[in-house]
Amino acid sequence: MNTKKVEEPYKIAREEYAHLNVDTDKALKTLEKISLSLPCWQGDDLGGFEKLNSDLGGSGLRVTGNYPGKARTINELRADLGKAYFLIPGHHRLSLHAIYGEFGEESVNRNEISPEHYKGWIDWAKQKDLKLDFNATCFSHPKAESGFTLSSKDRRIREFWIEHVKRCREISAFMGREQQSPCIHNLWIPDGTKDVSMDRWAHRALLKKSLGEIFTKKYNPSEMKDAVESKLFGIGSESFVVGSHEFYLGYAISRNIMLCLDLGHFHPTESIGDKISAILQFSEELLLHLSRGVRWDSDHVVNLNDELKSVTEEVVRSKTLERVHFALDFFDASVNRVGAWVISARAVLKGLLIALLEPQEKLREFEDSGNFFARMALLEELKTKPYGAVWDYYCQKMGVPSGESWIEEIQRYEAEVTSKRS
Ligand code: RNT
Ligand code: ZN
Repeated sequence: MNTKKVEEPYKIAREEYAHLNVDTDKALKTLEKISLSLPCWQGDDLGGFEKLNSDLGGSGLRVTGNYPGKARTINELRADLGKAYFLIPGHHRLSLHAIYGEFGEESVNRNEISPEHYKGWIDWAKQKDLKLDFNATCFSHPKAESGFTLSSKDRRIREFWIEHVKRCREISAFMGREQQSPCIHNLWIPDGTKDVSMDRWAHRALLKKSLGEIFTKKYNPSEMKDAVESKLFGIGSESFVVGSHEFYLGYAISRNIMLCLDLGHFHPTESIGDKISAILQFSEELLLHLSRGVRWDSDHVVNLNDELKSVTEEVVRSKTLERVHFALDFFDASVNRVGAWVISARAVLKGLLIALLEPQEKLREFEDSGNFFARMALLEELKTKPYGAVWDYYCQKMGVPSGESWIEEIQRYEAEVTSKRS
C-alpha cells in the first residue's frame, strides 16, 4: 500500500471518531505501549531443544497437523520469530518454555537447567530489543507419564518437578535482571485424570504443598513475577484437573501472585471478559493466555472474534491496561507457523485498537441515564466504524506492512526459507 492510500482514509476516520469524542491519535499512542508475549512453541510444535524427551507423552497437550517447514534448530526458530516480529507493529515480548534452552549435545534434565542455558536467548533478545517471559515445562517427560507432576502421590516425582519449577523461577529472575524488565514466569501443569478420581482432595492438598515449597523463595517483582494457570479439562484429564480455576484463584489471591486465564480453559459459554473486573478487584495483576478454543481444543490460532473482543474491551473499559499482561498461547501445526504468529498478534492488536476507539464517555452517559436503547444502538453502529483505516495507518506509522500485503511476505519467506527444510 502506498502512503496516500493509507493517509487519506485515516483522515476521514479520524474525523468520524472525533464526532464521537474519540481521539484516534491518542488511541494509537496507547496501543504503541502495549506489548504482547508471543509463544515460542508455535514455531516447532512444542518440540524444544532437549536431547531427551522429544514427544508429548503424558502431557495432555496435542499438536495436530504436519505443515512443512517447522523450525528444527534454535537459529531457525530465531529467524522465524524475527520474520514474524517484523510484520507485527509495536514492541513485543517472547514467551519461552524451559525446553527451549541451549543445551547443545548435553543431556540436561529438567531438574538441572540453569540460567547459562538461556544466555543465548537473552543476548538474542537484547539485540532484537525484545523482552522475555518464561514457563516451566512440566510435560513431555517420562516423569509426567503418570499424569501427575507437582500433585503426584510419589514424593520423588513431586521433588523432581519442584526442583524444576524452582530453577525456572531463578532463570526468570536472571532474565528479568538482564533485560531490566520483569520476566513473567507462568506455571501450568497437566495433572489430572481421565476418569473419576477418589482422591481429588489428596492431589489438591499435595499441589498446594508443592506450590508452598516452590514459592517460598521471594524474588523482587522488578526481576520476575509469578503466575499460575488453571484449566477445565485436557486430553487425558477429562474428569479431573487438579489445578482448576477455583484452586488457583484461591491460591493466587491468598499468596499475592498472578492468576493466568487462558481463553481456551473454560466452559465455552463462560465469558473470560467478564472475569477481568472480578479478579482485578482482589489481585494487583493478571496474565492472559490469549488463545482460541474450538470444541475440545483450547489452542487454535487467535482470531479477532467476539471472545477476544470482549476481553480487550473489558481491559480498556476497566482502565486496567497496566495491570494486565497479554500473552498468546496456541500451537497449530496445520498452517504456516510463522504466519500464525502474525495473524494472532495482529488480531489481538486490532482487538485492543477497537476497544481503544470506543466512545466510552458517551456510552456510559447513556447507561447512567437509563437510556439502554441508545447504548445498544451506538454499540451496534460502532461495529461498522472505519477502524480498519486507523489500523492501516498505525501499521504504516510503525514501519510494518498495512492491510493484507504482509501475506505475501510470509509466502515469500516460505518459498525462500521454510519450504526448503526437510
Ligand atoms: C496448556 C496451557 C499452557 C500451554 C503452554 C505450552 O493447556 O494452556 O499454557 O499451552 O504452556
Ligand atoms: Zn495457556
